[in-house]
Amino acid sequence: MKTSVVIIGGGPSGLLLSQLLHLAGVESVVLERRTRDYVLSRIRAGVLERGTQDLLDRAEVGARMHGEGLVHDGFNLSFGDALHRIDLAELADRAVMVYGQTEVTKDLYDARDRMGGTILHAVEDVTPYAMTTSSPFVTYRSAGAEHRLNCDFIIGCDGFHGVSRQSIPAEQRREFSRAYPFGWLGVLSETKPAAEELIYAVHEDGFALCSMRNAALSRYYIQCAADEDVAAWSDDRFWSALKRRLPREVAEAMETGPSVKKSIAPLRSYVCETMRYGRLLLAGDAAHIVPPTGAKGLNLAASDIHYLSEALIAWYRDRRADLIDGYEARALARVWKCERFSWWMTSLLHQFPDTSPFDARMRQAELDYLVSSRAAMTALAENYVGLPY
Ligand code: RFL
Ligand code: PHB
Repeated sequence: MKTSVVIIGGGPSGLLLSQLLHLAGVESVVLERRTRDYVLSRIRAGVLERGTQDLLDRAEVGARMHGEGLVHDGFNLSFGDALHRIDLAELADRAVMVYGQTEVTKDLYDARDRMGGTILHAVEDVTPYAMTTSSPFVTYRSAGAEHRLNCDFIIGCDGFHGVSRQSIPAEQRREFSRAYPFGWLGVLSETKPAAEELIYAVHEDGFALCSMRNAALSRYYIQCAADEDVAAWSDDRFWSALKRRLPREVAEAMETGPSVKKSIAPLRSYVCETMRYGRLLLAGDAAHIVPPTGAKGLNLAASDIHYLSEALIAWYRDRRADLIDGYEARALARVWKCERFSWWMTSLLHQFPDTSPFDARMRQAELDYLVSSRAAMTALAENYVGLPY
């Protein structure tokens, strides 16, 4: 079997790439390890930058997002029992869209189905070969049978734990990482959101975040120990820990109820600067991870796909190799800026186990400065709404 582009991983990066390629007349096959139901049951990102929204429009999958997504002109920081609003529209002239990753993925699946795209689910042992030749190929197992797929390019969109990055020889990979000494305990509940806009809360017990999916579905997170056991968190324990971390007025008015989902995610920053190895190119979480504090993970995957789709389309349309050659440098320039922002927001808003009294004063001074200086708030807003592509 032969196709032009093999895409390993059917998460948002892989699906978006296959859709953009299809619209430009370039054939691809997506190989996904999980079932579709499993992929759609993962609750992840919730905030889309304008650039991501525009890219989804270009991919002809933006209609439901515009109908059902919530446009947010600002968000709140909370500390010292008070809310401090960051006016994104005023400071950065743009809004963000609250629309869940699950919905984005569903819209992409629907579009790929409508257009006859090939997405193979539940494939096993996907393995890329001959990446440094002009005839790479991938082998995989499906329904017990072995298959081989020849192609021009292999694209690794298989997330942090995927096979693509691991297929680059270790001595060729330039990797940088930081693990944070805490995780996030996340809850989805069928309750009215605590506030109209997101609240990022600093508290001595630890960070908390109030987010949402729609007017009747809330998404909350609290900072927890990295090795926390989710079974130790009853709903009651979660709600009382969350409420303690929010301004009293918000906590008292908040609607609580049974959780629909509860899970713990570790926080880490990671970049593999080697995003290209011959005819293998990496995109999204396969190449880099950010802690979720700045809501950048999915948006960074989208900007990679923007650069990569342009590069592949230029290759097939005009036989141009320069954008493929320049992909890594173009993507990394944006990746590192978003890594910096996510690291900064994480460092500022969380409690760290080894904070000295001096460090604590510095942090308080930075928070006070942040909400009193238009310049500082503008820098925050400009990063939050998304740096240009
Ligand atoms: P994904 O979404 O991880 O998709 C990769 C896909 O590849 C498949 N796969 C394989 N397929 C074939 N063969 C293999 N060997 C394979 N190995 C893996 C997987 O099954 C999967 O379907 O990566 P992608 O597409 O690059 O998208 C990136 C985003 O998903 C990610 O950046 C964000 O979700 C990060 N993230 C969050 N970002 C935010 O902006 N806000 C959040 O609140 C937020 N929460 C999260 C998150 C990531 C999490 N992970 C990865 C543990 C919460 C969690 C739990
Ligand atoms: C979410 O809604 O899941 C969400 C929102 C903002 C973040 C992280 C997660 O910074």
